[in-house]
Amino acid sequence: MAEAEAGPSRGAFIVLEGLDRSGKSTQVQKLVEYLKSRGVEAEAWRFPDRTTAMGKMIASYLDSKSELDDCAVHLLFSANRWEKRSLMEAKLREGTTLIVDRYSYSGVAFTAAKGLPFDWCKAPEVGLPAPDAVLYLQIPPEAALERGGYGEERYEKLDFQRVVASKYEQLRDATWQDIDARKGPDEVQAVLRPIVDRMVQTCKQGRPLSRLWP
Ligand code: DGP
Repeated sequence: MAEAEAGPSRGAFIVLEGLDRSGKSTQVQKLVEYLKSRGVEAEAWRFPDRTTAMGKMIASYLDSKSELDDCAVHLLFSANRWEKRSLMEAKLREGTTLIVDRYSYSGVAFTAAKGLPFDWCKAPEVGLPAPDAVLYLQIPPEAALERGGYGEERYEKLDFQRVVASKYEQLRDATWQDIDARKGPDEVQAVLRPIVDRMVQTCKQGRPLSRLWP
């Protein structure tokens, strides 16, 4: 296939995915600090974004303070990404690299794990900006549980996380890279940095932003 023509310089859109307790949040923070220390404009983002009105409904659901239909909550998670779409695109266009903790891949993996059809789960995500790289922090569910145990949130159960892991396996695409997350935080960070550095450069040179699903 021919390489797409280069577009304008922009920031990179990098997503970290993985099971609960795979270490995503720590790695996102470390990556942003690292990039900033190198003079790269970068921001840490996370989904769900619990600060918006929809995000607050999601937070209440995750804390089991409210009940929602499985399909309705799936669409709510997706809408929470859509409501950030224009800001996300504006940031990328102005040259800011976004390091994002979870995205549409969590959306599909967690809802498909409840038994909803894969294609139905993917549909509301179609058209969202596609990440330039999805870095999947791979850890066995049992090892994730040992990391201080799960909290009280709705999905933090070993059996459920096992099914989520199997759904993630079906989401690999050309942007996806498996990262061994059983190592310590500094070792994982050392693996991530060169991958992110390369993608920041590629996007600076005008890698076109594509849409889900690539
Ligand atoms: P976090 O804030 O990263 O701890 O995520 C909260 C929980 O919500 C976690 O168990 C993963 C789950 N989650 C994240 N995004 C989605 C989504 O889009 N759909 C569903 N069903 N669950 C999600």
